[in-house]
Order: sequence, then C-alpha cells, then structure tokens
Amino acid sequence: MSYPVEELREHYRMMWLIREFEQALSEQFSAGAIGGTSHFCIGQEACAVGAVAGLRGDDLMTSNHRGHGHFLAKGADPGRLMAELMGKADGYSAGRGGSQHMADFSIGFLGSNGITGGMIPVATGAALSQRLLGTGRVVLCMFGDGACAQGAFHEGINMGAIWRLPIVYFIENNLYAMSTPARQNFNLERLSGFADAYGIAGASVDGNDYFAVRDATARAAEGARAGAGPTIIEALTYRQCGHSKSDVCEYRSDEEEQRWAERDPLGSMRTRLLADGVVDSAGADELEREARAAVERAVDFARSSPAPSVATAATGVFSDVG
Ligand SMILES: Cc1ncc(C[n+]2csc(CCOP(=O)(O)OP(=O)(O)O)c2C)c(N)n1
Ligand SMILES: [Mg+2]
Repeated sequence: MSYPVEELREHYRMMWLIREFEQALSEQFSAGAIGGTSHFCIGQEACAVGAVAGLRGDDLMTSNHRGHGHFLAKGADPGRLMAELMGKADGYSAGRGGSQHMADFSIGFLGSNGITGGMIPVATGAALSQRLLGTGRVVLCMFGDGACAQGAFHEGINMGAIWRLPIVYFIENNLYAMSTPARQNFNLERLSGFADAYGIAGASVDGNDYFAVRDATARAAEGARAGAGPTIIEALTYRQCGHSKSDVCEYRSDEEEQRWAERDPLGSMRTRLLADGVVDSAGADELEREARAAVERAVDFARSSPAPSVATAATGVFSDVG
C-alpha cells in the first residue's frame, strides 16, 4: 500500500522520538531521578508506530509492561509520560501508576498492565463493548511472545473468535520472555499458528519493517471492522536492550545481537524513505533533530513538575486509608 508522504515523515519522527525517549529515560535512571525499574522498547519502534498507523484515529488500544512506545505512538504527550515515570503530579496517573500502568482514555489508550497477558481479556471485553455500542471501533491488543503461554491468551482469543469481535491480537515476538527463548516456550515455529486453533486469521510479518507492520495491521483492523472477526499478527522483532534495566543479556550471543543491530528499524526506515523520495538526507536529519528536541522538552517539563502533594495521597487509589 502507499501512504501519504506527510504521514510517513511524521511516523519516522515518532519512531525516533520513542528511541530518544527510552534513551533519555535510561539516563534519568542513572542520574537517580527515577527509582525502580523499567522495560525499554528500543529496537521495537516499528511495531508500535506501524501498528497504530494501521488503525483509525478513534480506535482503541491496550498495552503491556513494555508500553512507552505504544502509548507515545497512540498520541501520548511525552512530557506527561516522563512526569509519570518520575512520579510527578503532572503525570498521566498523577505519578501513581508509573511505567506499567499508563492510560489515557481520551486518546483511546485503555491501559498497560504488568501482568503478562493481563490485558488480553480486558481488550477482548473492550471489543465486545464496541460491538454492543455499535461504535465501529476496533481494539488493538499488544503483548509479547511470553504472553502466548498464559491462560489469559487462550481464553481471551477463544472468546474473541467465537463472538467475531473487532479486535487485533498483536504479538511482538522479540524472541525472548525475560531470558527464555520463544523456541523453548512453544512447540510452534510461528506464533501466528495459534490462529488455526481458534479458527481465525493469522499472519507473521517482519516487525522491524514499519510498512509490513502497518499493512498487516490495517488489513486486520479493516477486516475486524467489517465483521470478519479477530486476526493474530505475529511481528518478529528484537529488543536491543535488556529485558529490564538490570538485565545484561548473558543468555544472548554477541553475534545474534549484532545481526539484529544491522536490521535496526530506524535505519531501514530511513533508507526506505530516502529511496522512495519521501525525504532527502537533510530532511531525515531534521526529523531526527525534532524528535530529540521534543524529548529534551519532555525531560525539562517532567523535572520541573511538582511532586504530588501529601494531601492527595489517598486519592486515585483503590484502598482507602481512612
Ligand atoms: C503473570 C505473570 N507471570 C510472570 C511475570 C514476570 N514477567 C514479567 S515480564 C515477563 C516476560 C514477558 O515476556 P514477553 O511477553 O515476551 O514480553 P517482552 O518482555 O519480551 O516484551 C515475565 C515472565 C509477570 N509479570 N506476570
Ligand atoms: Mg518477548
């Protein structure tokens, strides 16, 4: 499929913004501005941006523990996200949710969740609600290969399939669940093969290729919107970082990491956009600069945001201290 030039430029900028955001976040951890841990999506930017690009603007989305890129691609404000990660009052969840509990219903982002596979039943329920309300909206449900070994995956997808719900189940197969290789976790070569078991459509695509991801997601979303039911998309990708901040990836070989670094999604997107005349080299540099500047502004905003006041400690949480 061919896409408007302005959109492609914007999406290239967004892929860079996500990369720069994660790198800035890592620096903020090192500087002591953020405690705890986080899961970066460096290397998986084409999945986030390509999948969201395959949706209609008012479609819905759910995410997982590796969700900053998903949220930004769906339209989150980088400053408010960074503030959330720093535990500040201007954060999306007033600093209470942090990295794995982000949500903004106003942009159709229903939430992320640290429970592996935890959002699959939630997303399936959201798709049922859209069907009942007759909104014409589709739900994009993003999760990792590891989630496919969870009961929630099988129960959720079976329901989505029997009710032909408007949902796209999107597996970011980055080849590992923590240190466990997908080939040890599953007796299937391709995780889209699960689709056969539930009688729905399935496709495996190059998850480092924005265009392959966008085409597949658009096809699945439009099919779901038209009543054809769910699709399982498996996007093959690689996290160019540890599982979480403290992981030094002893279970991966240098050769494997090098091979995937050569297939960096940002590099191949740039090459493709130059080859197609969407941008020239100076134009691509400018988009990269803009992304960097946007992340610098986000960090400044978050650092100057106030800490939540003690008086609000009991608001916006489930348990009542009173
Ligand atoms: C129910 C549950 N079991 C175990 C964990 C611990 N855990 C956190 S992330 C993770 C691996 C997830 O792998 P995958 O779904 O492939 O996502 P990736 O981290 O590769 O993006 C596990 C097992 C958890 N959070 N929830
Ligand atoms: Mg994984």
